Amino acid sequence: MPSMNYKKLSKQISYALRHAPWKFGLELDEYGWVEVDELLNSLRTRKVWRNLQESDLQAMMSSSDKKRFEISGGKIRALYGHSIHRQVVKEPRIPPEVLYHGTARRFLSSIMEKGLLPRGRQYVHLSTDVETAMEVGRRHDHRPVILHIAAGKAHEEGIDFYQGNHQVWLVEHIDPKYLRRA
Ligand code: HQG
Repeated sequence: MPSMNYKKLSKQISYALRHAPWKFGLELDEYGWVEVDELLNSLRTRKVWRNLQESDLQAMMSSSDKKRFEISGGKIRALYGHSIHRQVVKEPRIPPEVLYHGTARRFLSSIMEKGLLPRGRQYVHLSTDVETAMEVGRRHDHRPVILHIAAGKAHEEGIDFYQGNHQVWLVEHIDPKYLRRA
């Protein structure tokens, strides 16, 4: 299917695997996986995806600048971004000493008071570098604010961190004491 819109496909699959699997007749396991065939069969019932092949999933993933999904052993899952009620199980990892979070100016006073909260998602999303954080922040504000997160210190003090992909780290909450405005 040469004219396939991979961006649209990525958004559709993000929606299915992060936010509303039941709308696609899918049930994620505790780690967020579903059978690739089940996802394909479900999407194929929609006219726009009726000819969808597994190779389209691979092509969609390699055409993207972000690693949003993982395929392994005939299964696929979203690596981050989930909002579904049941939390996806992740292994805690040792984070880099400093992580970054790009956000909107209008959220800043609330963040400095309450810390970083997951809001609509299961986890707060943090970035490994300022450039990625800027991109994330620009989704909310054309002049985003960058926060430095003392991740190493938070981890030493007992906070669990989880890895989404090479650029994205996840955490349940970041207390204001670990935040500094860049
Ligand atoms: C803000 C995209 C007020 C937080 C991106 C953020 C990312 C608070 C917003 C991923 C707050 C939530 C996630 C508080 C946090 N008071 N506002 N106490 N605590 N916030 O979209 O991190 O393209 O749910 O700063 O690249 O922007 O979809 O999270 O601005 O990796 O693959 O609440 O989604 O990836 O916004 O983005 P979001 P996010 P994809």
